[in-house]
Amino acid sequence: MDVRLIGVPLQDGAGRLGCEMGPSALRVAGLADALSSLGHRVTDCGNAAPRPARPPVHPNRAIHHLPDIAGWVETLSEIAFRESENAMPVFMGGDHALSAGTVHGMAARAAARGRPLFVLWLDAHTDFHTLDTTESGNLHGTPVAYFTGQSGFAGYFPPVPHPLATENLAMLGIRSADPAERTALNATAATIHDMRAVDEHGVGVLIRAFLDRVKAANGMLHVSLDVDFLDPSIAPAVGTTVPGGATFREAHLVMEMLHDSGLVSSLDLVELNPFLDERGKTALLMVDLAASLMGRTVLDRPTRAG
Ligand code: 5AB
Ligand code: MN
Ligand code: MN
Ligand code: MN
Repeated sequence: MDVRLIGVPLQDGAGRLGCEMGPSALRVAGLADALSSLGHRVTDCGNAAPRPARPPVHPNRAIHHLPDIAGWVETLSEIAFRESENAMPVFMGGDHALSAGTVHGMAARAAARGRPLFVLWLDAHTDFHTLDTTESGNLHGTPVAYFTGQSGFAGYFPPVPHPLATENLAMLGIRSADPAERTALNATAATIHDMRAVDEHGVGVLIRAFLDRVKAANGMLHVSLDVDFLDPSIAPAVGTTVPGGATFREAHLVMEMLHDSGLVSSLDLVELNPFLDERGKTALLMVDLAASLMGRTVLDRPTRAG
């Protein structure tokens, strides 16, 4: 497969600095080599740069960096559309606000192919705030509301001609949602598998049911992996840790099943904050997870000291 790595040094959507270094850390951790050793043709396209945008000032004064994020959304949508024509784009974040742009662009790609887009959101959080409901003002908590076409973004972010149908959205790993997000999500058709569902049923059953639906619809599948999907004990390098996350094997099993499905068309690796890492262990884990998604099996995983 042709894989395009796109660095997204975006950190203004998060509440603390550091995600800007995420693309560098993923490169240092060997992402390109890990994927090319699996037989893929990997091109590192370097880092993207946002286009200046001048949205009006929003009445919610908590919001941080709206013009910067709006500029990123527009640029990343174009890049996702372009790089997915004959290849699989892998976005190296960067905070999760970037997915507002990548999913927007992949929705345009799916529409151009006449196929439905599905999104698998692997995260501790639902990221379903609108510009009106966010209390932290950190826009990495808003991308899902944006790309599913919830109201309140018009005039601030680019228009959404192809909103993701919420019945095509599945979230896994959830263990933190603010009241406004819960209320809004409960009114949608999204599938929300919180950590309790993972505990009770196991990730295998949950993912298989979703993948069966994607396959039956001849869908394209975008996967968005937030570092905080993982338990903080194995992935400390994120500013928004929540206890009780996915284990090493749960995360790898998700990736292995995604690979076997052959359905994944694009991937976000987001929220890595290298400033908070312990000797690169989170960056290495993210690279290993990407490698599992791209075909590495348990028996050919390298062993690492330390
Ligand atoms: B992440 C919170 N809901 O809005 C907010 O890490 C957290 O991309 C958002 O999932 C977490 O600030 C955003 C409290
Ligand atoms: Mn700020
Ligand atoms: Mn997130
Ligand atoms: Mn999160």
